[in-house]
Amino acid sequence: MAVVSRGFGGRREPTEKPLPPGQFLTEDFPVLSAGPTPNVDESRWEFSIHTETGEAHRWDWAALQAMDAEDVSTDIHCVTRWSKLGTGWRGVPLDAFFADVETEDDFVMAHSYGGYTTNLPLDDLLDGKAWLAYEFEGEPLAPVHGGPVRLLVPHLYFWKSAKWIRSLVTQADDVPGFWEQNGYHAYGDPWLEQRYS
Ligand SMILES: Nc1nc2c(c(=O)[nH]1)N[C@H]1C(S)=C(S)[C@@H](COP(=O)(O)O)O[C@H]1N2
Ligand SMILES: [Mo]
Repeated sequence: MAVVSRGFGGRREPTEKPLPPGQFLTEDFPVLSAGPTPNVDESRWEFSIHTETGEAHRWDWAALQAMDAEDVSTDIHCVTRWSKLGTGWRGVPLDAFFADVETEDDFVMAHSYGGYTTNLPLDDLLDGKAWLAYEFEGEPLAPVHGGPVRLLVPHLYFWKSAKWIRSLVTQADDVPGFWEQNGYHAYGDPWLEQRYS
């Protein structure tokens, strides 16, 4: 944005966005993976949502491509203290996937190809707050960054944005995922510095 504020004495200063507490800016895009990058070809990619009734909702690559996608510009914040501003993604909001899903559960576990898991309240995935992202800065999402498709939940620390997303399973209780079992915070709000539990 080209917004400038005229400070005392008429000096022009660019507006500075605050960072969440304890974060520093990075210009590059670090890779943080707990294991090797799984090879998930688009031709065998599938995403599913499972609820307490045992019902499953499934989408393959063609179904994903047929859905209305959004361009998202957002800041991302890693618990290891790097933040990256104005990152550009393209993806489908989770609201579209949950449109026909009925559940009484308040939480979900995200499961990735490769076995990673992370837990979130269902509400944090809805109302335009989360996406299944498949492009980064106009290019197909690179495998190391979660391609072909990753979860993008930018209002929480980036460990909640599961790379290589495979499924979401609703759950009545907030059962901890991979990093949450290893000491990370159950929720992970970067503005409240919810790093560790
Ligand atoms: N499947 C999977 N998703 C993951 C991770 C992981 O190890 N495996 N790491 C998380 C962490 S800790 C961070 S900070 C981000 C890093 O994403 P990046 O490698 O694209 O920067 O992915 C998150 N999602
Ligand atoms: Mo992270």
